[in-house]
Amino acid sequence: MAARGASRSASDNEAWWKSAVVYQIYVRSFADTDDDGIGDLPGIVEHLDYLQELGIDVIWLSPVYRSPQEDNGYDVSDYQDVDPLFGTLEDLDRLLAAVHLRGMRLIMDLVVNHTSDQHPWFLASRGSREAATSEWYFWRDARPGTVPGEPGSEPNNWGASFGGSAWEWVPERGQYYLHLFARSQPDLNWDNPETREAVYTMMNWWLDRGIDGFRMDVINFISKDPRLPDAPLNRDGYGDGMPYFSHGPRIRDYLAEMKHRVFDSRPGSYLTVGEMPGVTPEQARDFTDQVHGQLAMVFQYEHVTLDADGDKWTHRRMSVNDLRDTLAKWQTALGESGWNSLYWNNHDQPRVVSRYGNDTTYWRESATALATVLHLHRGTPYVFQGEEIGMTNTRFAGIDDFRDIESLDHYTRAVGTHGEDAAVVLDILRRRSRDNARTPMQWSAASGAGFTTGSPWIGVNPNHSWLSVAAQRGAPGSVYEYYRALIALRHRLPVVVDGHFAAIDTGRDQIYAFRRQLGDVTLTVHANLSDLPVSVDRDRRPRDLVLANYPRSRIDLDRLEPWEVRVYVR
Ligand code: TEU
Repeated sequence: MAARGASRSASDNEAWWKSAVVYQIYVRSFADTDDDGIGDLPGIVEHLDYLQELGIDVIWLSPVYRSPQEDNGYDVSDYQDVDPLFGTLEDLDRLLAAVHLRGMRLIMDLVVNHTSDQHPWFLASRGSREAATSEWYFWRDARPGTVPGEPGSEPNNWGASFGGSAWEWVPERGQYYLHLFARSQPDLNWDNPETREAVYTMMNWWLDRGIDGFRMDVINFISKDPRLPDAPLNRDGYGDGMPYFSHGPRIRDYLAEMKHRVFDSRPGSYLTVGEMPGVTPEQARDFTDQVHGQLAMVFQYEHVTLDADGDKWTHRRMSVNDLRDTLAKWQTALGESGWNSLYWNNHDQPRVVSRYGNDTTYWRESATALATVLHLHRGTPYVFQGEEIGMTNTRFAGIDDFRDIESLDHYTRAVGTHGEDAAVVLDILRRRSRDNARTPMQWSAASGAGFTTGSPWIGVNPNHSWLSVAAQRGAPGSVYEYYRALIALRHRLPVVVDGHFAAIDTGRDQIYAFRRQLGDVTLTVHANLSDLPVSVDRDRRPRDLVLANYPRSRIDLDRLEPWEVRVYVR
């Protein structure tokens, strides 16, 4: 990609994000320069050369806006300022300029399904029905015939994502407000045109500052069924309102309006990726349709919920078949008209090498095999910080080691309210907690992992003694060097970006194989996604091999070793 300055030109008009690799930075855990144990914006600037060497085209910053940090920044109290924890607006401008100078781009997280309860919009709204922002949130009276403010008088039976009822009583106003997430994250009322205008104005302000797009937090939740009806009960005894707020009646109108009011009048194109829990392949194809769609791509959830039984706290064994079928289904469904985002990890997911791979015996092999199938799919791949060195889940000794609002809430509720066995609850938290993703980036074997010289806000994974950037950069055969080669393949071969996808049935349960086709070029991936070797039909020519995660001297054309992957192009 050619170097570019902060200004955009008409030549940026093509869908540049199709050939890009995105790197997600969870700023709080990336690099700390002021020794307060929390990562910051200057810390990112120090590592831009590293990201460039890796081959990254776009950086996505998790929220750095002013925030009480109840949900680590997904509770915004000022959309147009940087939280002092991370630096200043000037630091952000400097980062943006440094990113652009290297020919890379930067997108911001956009959290507009809800604000923080400390946002001035909400403070005014909760204070008075006469306030200018009175109708900017969902305010409802108590259920008729009940005593307002008493349990059971909530306007409907929905539960909140981080526990309890989705409604909070506000005596000053004599009404309840809706919060699909924590009590400190009131939902914005998108049905109110002024609310929408305020969001678009803010988005335009950021784009004028030079950013290259947005990752949109739970954007498929912004349109709610205006009746807000009761819903069938889930395991926790609350109604699951998903059918009434996910993909609501006006979602397409709002996203089309946003596109029109924010993006259409600007030269060039922008990376817009909507996070959409529960989105179906058909909906995703329509949202990302290259002609009529509203977004560049969406984050779907199906492949990261295959090991959960109903809710994320109930584990279920996932088979290679489940995974292969899901991945192939999304590739085929979005086909040539839509566009996929490709991800294993983010700040909400446990580390994939511990989850779907094998983080002991076949750590290196499974990290690289999973990377290969993901990156060689059709779509835009996302690397979550540390994934490129094969970072794993960590060891949490006890509940005091957790920081995440969702994890802590689950523990309190399961152990405190429902009397479940603490050891059992801790076990599932160790496996599923979002904090697995949030341990500090492992730069080196130093005591703070090279992340901080202070006391880190969350414990460093003890395996940084051997698992780090310092140990892998320049080391032949490392996970890091493999990621570099994989990313380089995308930048070198148009078939990786534009090739048609077709699954290959090898008749072997452990193998995921597929083909990408562009003109007369065919790229083929054969991956053994298991701990057992498997025999294969000998039909490949070794000289077509462009990438492999076992040493070439060890390649046996009649079998795939555990987690072995081979990529052929001819
Ligand atoms: O996550 C959306 C979401 O649905 C999460 O609740 C997700 O399902 C959960 O983390 C899985 O356990 C987004 C953000 O990515 C997340 O960090 C925020 O906490 C959430 O929205 C609220 O803003």
